[in-house]
Amino acid sequence: MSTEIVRRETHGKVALLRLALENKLNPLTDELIDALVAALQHVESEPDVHATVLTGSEKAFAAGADIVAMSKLDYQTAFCEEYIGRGWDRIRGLRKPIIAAVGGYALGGGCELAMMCDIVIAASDAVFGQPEVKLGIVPGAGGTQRLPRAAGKSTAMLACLTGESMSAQEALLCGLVSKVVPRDGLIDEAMRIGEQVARHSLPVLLAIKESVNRSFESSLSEGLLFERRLFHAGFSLVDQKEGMAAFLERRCPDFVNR
Ligand code: DAK
Repeated sequence: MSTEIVRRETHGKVALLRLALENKLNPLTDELIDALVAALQHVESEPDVHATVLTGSEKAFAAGADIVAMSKLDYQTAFCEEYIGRGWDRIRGLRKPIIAAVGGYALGGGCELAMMCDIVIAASDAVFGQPEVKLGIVPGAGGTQRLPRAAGKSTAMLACLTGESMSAQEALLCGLVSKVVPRDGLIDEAMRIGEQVARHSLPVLLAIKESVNRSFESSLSEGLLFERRLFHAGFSLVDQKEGMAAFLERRCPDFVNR
């Protein structure tokens, strides 16, 4: 049996990564985040892999940052050593699409990790939340920033100020997740979506991810201009010619990723 804390399988153009610190519900230790970042960066370097499905273990996607480690932390160390910041920042910079397949607990940093992914699919038993307030801290990896963007202010305030968690159905209703599926179909559905994404032209996938993410950083006019320029640039791609020729010839496109 593998002792890797992030386990990898590859299915065609999709990498499946599993967080596997199972007995502790995948607390996001430095070691786990480092291993995850290394695995995701490896995917970035592989031209034949276009997308990643990221999942957890039976009971948890991830139950948050490591409370044991945080309980010993003081302000000076947290601030001066940029406590657990570096690995998380690297995840944000990844360019290939990542699909979170969330089963069980996605709490604190676990919920934030799911929100850093591009598509979130939840199992019916998934539980999302930002319980940091109960520990006497503020969310630290986007809970107060990405949750209001995904779910709206009132839902984000409710989650962050009370620390109460939400069910998969509630997460679906507020827009935090795209889909809820039965637990035993979670990986199959996430992989199906991953394969649907990954069959497309890689430069087009990268451009779409960059453009959608830009919408959270810029004014509408700036974002529309950015999108327009990407749209124009797309006409330099062999895959644009192929995609349109395939449509007109009523066949499947054979993209070459340039
Ligand atoms: N850290 C360390 N150990 C944890 C853990 C965690 N977050 N969550 C669970 N565990 C451990 C438990 O201590 C227990 O260990 P043993 O007693 O077996 O040694 C084992 O996992 C099983 O947990 P339970 O016995 O509690 O299992 P239950 O099924 O009864 O409850 C639970 C499951 C998930 C509801 C419960 O374990 C729980 O409430 N866990 C804590 C959830 C939580 O508060 N999460 C938020 C942590 S704060 C940042 C990046 C990220 C963050 C901050 C900054 N930067 C980039 C700057 C993130 C912060 C957080 O996530």
